[in-house]
Amino acid sequence: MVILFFSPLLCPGVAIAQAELTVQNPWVKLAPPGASVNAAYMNLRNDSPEEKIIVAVSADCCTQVMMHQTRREGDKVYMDHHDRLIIPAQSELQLAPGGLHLMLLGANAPLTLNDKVNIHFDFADGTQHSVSIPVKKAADD
Ligand SMILES: [Cu+2]
Repeated sequence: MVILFFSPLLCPGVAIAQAELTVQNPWVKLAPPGASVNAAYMNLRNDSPEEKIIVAVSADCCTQVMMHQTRREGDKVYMDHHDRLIIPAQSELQLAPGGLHLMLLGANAPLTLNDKVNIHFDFADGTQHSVSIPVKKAADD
């Protein structure tokens, strides 16, 4: 016989809850020469029992980071802006080329291959998460 306890009293503290978020395979796509915007991609994995909501993103390389969703209509490509990104409980959110991504705007200097970009996430519950992301030509470089 298996007894499962689900009680708020058994929930881990904030520090542990934060560790339940993992960022997998993050990368910033190397922009073509002269381009002033960069896009960052990653897999956001949430192993906690509650959804996690990203309400703001910033980066130390750039003046602004926006949460975007690429949308194709015929031969046109649009980028829809999102105010927040929701990572469902015990699930993951994929940021990948052609879909959701982070747009890095106003870089202090052009990002070059193997640069590291520090990205900071603010969550709706007040927690924060930072990740260091390499600049690459492709996801599997
Ligand atoms: Cu974009």
